[in-house]
Amino acid sequence: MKITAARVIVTCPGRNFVTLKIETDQGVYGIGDATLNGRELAVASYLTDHVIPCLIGMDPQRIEDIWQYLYRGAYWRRGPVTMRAVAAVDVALWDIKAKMAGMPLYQLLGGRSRDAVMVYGHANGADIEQTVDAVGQYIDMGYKAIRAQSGVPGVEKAYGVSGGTLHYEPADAALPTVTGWDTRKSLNFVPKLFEKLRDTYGFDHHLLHDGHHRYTPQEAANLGKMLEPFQLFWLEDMTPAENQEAFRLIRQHTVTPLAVGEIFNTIWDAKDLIQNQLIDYIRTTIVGAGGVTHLRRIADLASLYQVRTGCHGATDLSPVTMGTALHFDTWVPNFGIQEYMRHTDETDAVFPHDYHFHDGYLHCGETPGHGVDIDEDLAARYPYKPAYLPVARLADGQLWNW
Ligand code: CS2
Ligand code: MG
Repeated sequence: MKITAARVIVTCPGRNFVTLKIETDQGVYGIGDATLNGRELAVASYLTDHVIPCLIGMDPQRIEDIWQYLYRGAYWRRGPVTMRAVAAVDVALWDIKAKMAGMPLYQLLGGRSRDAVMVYGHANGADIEQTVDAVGQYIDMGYKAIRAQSGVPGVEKAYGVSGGTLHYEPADAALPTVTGWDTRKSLNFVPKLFEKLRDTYGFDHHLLHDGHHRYTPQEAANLGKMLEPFQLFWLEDMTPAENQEAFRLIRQHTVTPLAVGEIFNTIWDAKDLIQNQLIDYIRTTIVGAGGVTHLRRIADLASLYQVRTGCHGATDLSPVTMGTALHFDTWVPNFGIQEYMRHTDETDAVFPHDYHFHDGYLHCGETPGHGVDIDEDLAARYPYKPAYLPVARLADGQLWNW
């Protein structure tokens, strides 16, 4: 069997997506996601200019060998651009293999570990009252787990707050928007939000919160401690994780569960955090870390230390990543939760898929492969539009982590 052609499709049905399509001499094709929010064209070029020429003529059945070829063979390892390109190839090849086998992908991975995948949605609002209402709407839709983010008085354009409740899209402008951040105000505010949420809805639902890399370890520990009475499912990305050791300090002070990893690219980014049991959930997903082949290794390492998965699932991960992640989640023994930010109807039309939401759970379909396709004619109607993620500045103008 041979790869006969491969091409990159860049489309913007409401937001940008980069998709790889690999064709074979058996008439079977596979689809992979290569989207890197705000830096899309770098991955498109990496694939078109440097990966696709090597793929032509290769045997698509040799997924592991092609993974190693692209990872080791580049000499320049790791990084978000490289690993997204590797992920796109890997996912397209698993799609091809599962289609050839006539099986949904989760069957090839080892079969079902669960009937359905628990997801969390994003509730947000301009203030506590609106956010409490938004959480209520998610509860009414059947969600068992809800992330809550709110505008903070005195902070311009707080992280995680959008115009609508169902769709949140931070990559919102042709040049980066400037947003605000204030640690003191946030530390004072976030516990009040969760106190109100527990007072209103009780303790039956899982509640989550994202710190989006803004706190120091000491501040993160303080917030974790203050939130303990409200029993969060997790606190996410409390401090930048380049220094994995920093999580030890947070851990020493709080029992609030910790999640991290949406910006990790390889097992090396998570190794110390996992082996030292400094986190409870690993957030890395398919497109972020080299596809199914590598994410499986991260999950297996995590399973030795009772760390569970919590795959990133924001709107910048295309339906191809969501569909593949759902097969992964359906199989992976140490599953924790799956993030689910809904795509717009325009995006769903460009990427026909067979997964569906019901009563707080996502269900992957039974179509052979990962179950997501791309309508290339429709995709062509939505040309690429430059869109950046925001930056964050403190009140004195200093740049902070967005
Ligand atoms: C966020 C993301 O989903 C999350 O937890 O941290 O929305 C993140 O900001 C985006 O994926 C950035 O592209
Ligand atoms: Mg996050």
